[in-house]
Amino acid sequence: MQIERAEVFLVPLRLREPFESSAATVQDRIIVLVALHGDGKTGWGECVAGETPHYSPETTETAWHVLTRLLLPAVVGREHAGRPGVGGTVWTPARGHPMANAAVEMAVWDLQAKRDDVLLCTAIGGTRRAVPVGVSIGLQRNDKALLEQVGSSLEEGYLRVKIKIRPGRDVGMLRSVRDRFPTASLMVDANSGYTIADLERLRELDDLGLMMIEEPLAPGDFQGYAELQAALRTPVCLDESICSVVDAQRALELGSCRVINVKPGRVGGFGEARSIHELCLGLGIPMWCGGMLESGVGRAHNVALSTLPGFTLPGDISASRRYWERDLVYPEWEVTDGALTPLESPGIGVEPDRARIEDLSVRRTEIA
Ligand code: OSB
Ligand code: MG
Repeated sequence: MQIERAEVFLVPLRLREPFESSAATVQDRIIVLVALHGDGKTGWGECVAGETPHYSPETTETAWHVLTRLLLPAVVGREHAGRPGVGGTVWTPARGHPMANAAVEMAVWDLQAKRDDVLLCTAIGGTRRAVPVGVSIGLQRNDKALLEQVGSSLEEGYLRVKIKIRPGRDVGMLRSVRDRFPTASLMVDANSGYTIADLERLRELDDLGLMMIEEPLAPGDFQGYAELQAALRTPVCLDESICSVVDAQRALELGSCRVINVKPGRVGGFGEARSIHELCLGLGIPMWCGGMLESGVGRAHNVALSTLPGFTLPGDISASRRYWERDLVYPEWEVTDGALTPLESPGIGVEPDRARIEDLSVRRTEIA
């Protein structure tokens, strides 16, 4: 099919609370939205790059450059019989830049699903509807504030709680959480705040009954991770380290992790995410979909991905109101019985609030 016209929007959106990890504190997000028009339909994608390169090298500004100068000019006006990214062979004039590429790839999937009048989750091979969800809680002012956050998340029905840690805010803090919530499904995410020299400290986490410890060491240190995983009973989960199916293969061969967090933006889109899914499903490695503090648009893509059969663990895909005073889509995403469920409408299902997106945009361009 032909993509006739594309738009890119930069939409500042303030999180209800600052979100602190070992790598950075974020409150003011800049949501990058891509709209692709063709056959009278509009496909939407969200680029999940951060405002600063604390999580990965891409930023909203590198994404703007790649999208508006390189990717979209190459895509608009061309015939796209297949979907970019399918089968892991991404055609792109911009090597690297997975988050910029993913925004376009996923918008193409949405556009084609709408043209074919099918749900996005069905188009990508999803077999489930309701997807189990958890929450990711940032570093808090003190243990009391954290205990309150964990308690209210469990009351809201979230099936597992992820807690951000950093050296000095780890073992003691988690002991108090475990004491208060003895049976809760808990996990931690260190965003590469540790080194292998912290092995003894990390081993103290083994007695807390955590589901997993996410990305404690430097991204891509597969050897270090293998050493760590061999020394821990708690499963290691990789996030930042896995940028492709080749990375996943290497990590699993070396024994660097036992769980994988898949974020479609981090790996360049649904094509690569599906390759990782296939690999992990074959090896019996559990997966879950991570989050990047997305608006309701990116969340829709994450929900769709999570309907694939291998996504057995609750994802970091929470309700709109956990993040935003008001989301950019309607209806907003809501959690029922610990799950989010795609709407029964073609493509991503939710409708981006176009008037509000235009109104809030600080930058907007059209490629025709
Ligand atoms: O490491 O999983 C992460 C947010 C931004 C960047 C990286 C991460 C996160 C989260 C929040 O943990 C997940 C979410 O609720 O969107
Ligand atoms: Mg993470």
